[in-house]
Amino acid sequence: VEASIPEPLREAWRKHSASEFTNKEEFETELVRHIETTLARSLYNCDELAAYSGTALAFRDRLIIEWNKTQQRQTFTDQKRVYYLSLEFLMGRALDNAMLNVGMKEAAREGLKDLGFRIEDVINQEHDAALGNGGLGRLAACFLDSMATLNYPAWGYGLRYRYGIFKQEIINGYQVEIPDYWLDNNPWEFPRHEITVDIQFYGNVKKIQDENGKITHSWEDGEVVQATAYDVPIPGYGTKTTNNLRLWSSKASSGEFDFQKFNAGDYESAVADQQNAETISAVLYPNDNLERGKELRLKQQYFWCAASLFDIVRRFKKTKRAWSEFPEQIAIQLNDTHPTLAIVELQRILIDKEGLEWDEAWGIVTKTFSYTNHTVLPEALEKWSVPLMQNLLPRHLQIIYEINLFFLQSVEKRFPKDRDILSRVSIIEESHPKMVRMAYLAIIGSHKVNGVAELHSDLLKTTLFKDFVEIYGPDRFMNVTNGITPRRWLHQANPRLSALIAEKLGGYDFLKDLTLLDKIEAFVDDKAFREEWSTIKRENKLRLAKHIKSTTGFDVNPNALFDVQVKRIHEYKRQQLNIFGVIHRYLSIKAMSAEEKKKVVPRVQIFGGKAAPGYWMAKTIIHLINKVAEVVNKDPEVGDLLKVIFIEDYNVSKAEIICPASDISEHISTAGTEGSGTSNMKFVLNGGLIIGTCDGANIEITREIGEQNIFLFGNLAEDVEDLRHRHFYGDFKIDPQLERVFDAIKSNTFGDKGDFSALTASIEEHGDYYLVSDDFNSYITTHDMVDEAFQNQEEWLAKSITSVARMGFFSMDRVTNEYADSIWNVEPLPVRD
Ligand code: GLG
Repeated sequence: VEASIPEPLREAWRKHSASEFTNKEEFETELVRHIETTLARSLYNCDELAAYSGTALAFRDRLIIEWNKTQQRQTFTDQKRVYYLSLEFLMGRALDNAMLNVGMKEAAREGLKDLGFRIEDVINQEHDAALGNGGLGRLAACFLDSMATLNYPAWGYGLRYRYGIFKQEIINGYQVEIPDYWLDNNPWEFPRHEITVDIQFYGNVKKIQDENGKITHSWEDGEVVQATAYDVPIPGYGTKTTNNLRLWSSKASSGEFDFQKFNAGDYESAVADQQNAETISAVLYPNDNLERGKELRLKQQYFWCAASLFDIVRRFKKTKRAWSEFPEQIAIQLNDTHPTLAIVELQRILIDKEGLEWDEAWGIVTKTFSYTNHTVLPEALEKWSVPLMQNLLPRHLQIIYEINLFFLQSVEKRFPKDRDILSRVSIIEESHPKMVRMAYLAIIGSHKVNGVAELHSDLLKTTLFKDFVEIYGPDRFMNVTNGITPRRWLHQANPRLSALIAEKLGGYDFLKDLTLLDKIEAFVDDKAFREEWSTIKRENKLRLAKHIKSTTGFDVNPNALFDVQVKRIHEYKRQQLNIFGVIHRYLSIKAMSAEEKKKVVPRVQIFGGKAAPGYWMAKTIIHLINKVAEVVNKDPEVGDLLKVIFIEDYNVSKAEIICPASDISEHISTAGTEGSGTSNMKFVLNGGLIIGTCDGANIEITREIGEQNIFLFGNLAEDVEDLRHRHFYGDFKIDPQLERVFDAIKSNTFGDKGDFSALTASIEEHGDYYLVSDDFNSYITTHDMVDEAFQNQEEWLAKSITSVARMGFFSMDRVTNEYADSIWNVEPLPVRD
């Protein structure tokens, strides 16, 4: 309050308030001003990078002006807010998105042209903000776009990693990881050196009894690390709402702790402490769907949860409301179990710091939190060892035990005859060492738990969380099927398609209400429309072909069928099935006569994705793909009929080039393993067809677009368990066509067979857990159907148009509204001018 300017002086202040550029001329003025002053460059030394920085700074000014107003508006109306806690935000590039969202891209294009630059080149200077692994992190980014677009008062909270997901290089066919030092030249963050929080680790807990006998706990003598806030403005599309993403960065606390060492002359170790503290936010863990129990990761989680909670509580306390109103003012969404400690931290603040009674505090906590589960894979479910937590967070472990005790008591009361249920649902797993099951803690501390697609949410209720459905009843568990933002994934990635749709629909309203897309189905027989549609696909394929040429050196034929699988490399996503299918195709072509070859549909098989650095099998799959590419791409017997391409360093900005360019894409996880998948939606929205299993959101995509517009294959989720069981008991015969593929690998067709023996053995000898052999025949037969369908271009085009028209359901805006209505209970805050 003291920092606010006294009323009589505000008039002068307002007169000088920053204003926004509103046309090309004003944009140019801002651009040149930033280049000449902020960047200290001139017209004699302005390269594309400087032009990018200048443009970004000009747009940043606009965003921050609206950001300020939005924050004031939200503070003033003081209605319920959402806080989205995610350890990952896979944002990609910001400039193009900012230009489109504020509606000034054309002004910028013309302005840049006047000053000697092409907007596309300028946009391409930007480094991706890659603070995430895959779908989970990208979903968080789509949430931010959508929450701002729909005017929800919402903040994201995350970590400001110094290194985002590593850059992938392919050297001699192997993945090599290069650190992604992305913060240089990043104009999108605002350091808030005045917003800091001291975060404690280690130490011990003292029990204190006051005169009335009341017992309180004090957590003392730990190490203290400082969290500093960095804010990133998030502009909505076609609205002035500009929300905040707050990322925390760690450094040594400036408190007395360090000074003691400095005074003792121990300068070196004081600096080492400093570096130690900075390690907390140094690196994003590069595992997708895999948890490894490292202490530094737990430190990251607590550091970020504690800083965010402190910030949220501080903001709430300024309103002077009663604690009981906390859940009426605040909803906190946990993106996976990574932020589950926030539940414990809020309980700790309420009882240890604010003096509330346990039950009152716990009531507030459970009404505030809700939890999204993204996977049923056992290796991805977080568990922390009790000794580790005891050491790092002694008070939190006590509180967890207490939560567990009260929970188990209530379960025992309800199920007095069931002896096993207590050990099954206990937060503490009785193993050696004991483990804290974070998903259980998240369920118990939340009022809603949701899965990310129908099948996935059903599996949660019938398998993983079955006991909890019994205990709490079905109302705590729900489904919200994922979506994607049409702003980035249609308008930005595929501007021509977006323009064509806008032309037919009489404007861009569909970007705010994607269900309006259904109106384009009326044009499915319109000749001019169809021609334009296929021209756009061709242009997008050419754009990708150019990228492939410049990065791999290979020429690909834009008339060929482009078949794409881009996503993290994982055995459950089955890139191995794809590459085995490609080898099968290669062997078949080689066995053909010249006459037969004429009937073959030429294909470009495109792969992309990163393997976790420690995931050996995934790296082997990448190696095989690259080795197959080496052999196939230079085989004169094959020529243009088959090309295999591995696109290095798949990321958000590459996805924007790849998704619009596919004819077909692959979403072929073993049924029951993929939570939702979201690239499936991106591809269909861009007019590509898909081949997929009955898994994740593929099922609902099928329901929406119609069975005749998708290529489904493979065993169903309900049969998987039985098949695995049969494999285990030796009832397993490898598919003969797959055997032919393995024979080729084993005769060193793609280099040393030893390099791939683990991969073939996992199927032949170790039970084929992901059912590659079981699904192989169905997979290749379905690919034959794809080829056949592609030969009828007229029908293919109709499928493409119809599918896009029916994709309205998969807008992130629908998702956000569902969360707002049925989980958060928050209202939008519309902007009045
Ligand atoms: C998870 C799942 C994906 C899901 C995504 C977003 O594996 O299937 O689409 O979250 O909910 N780890 C992930 O990427």
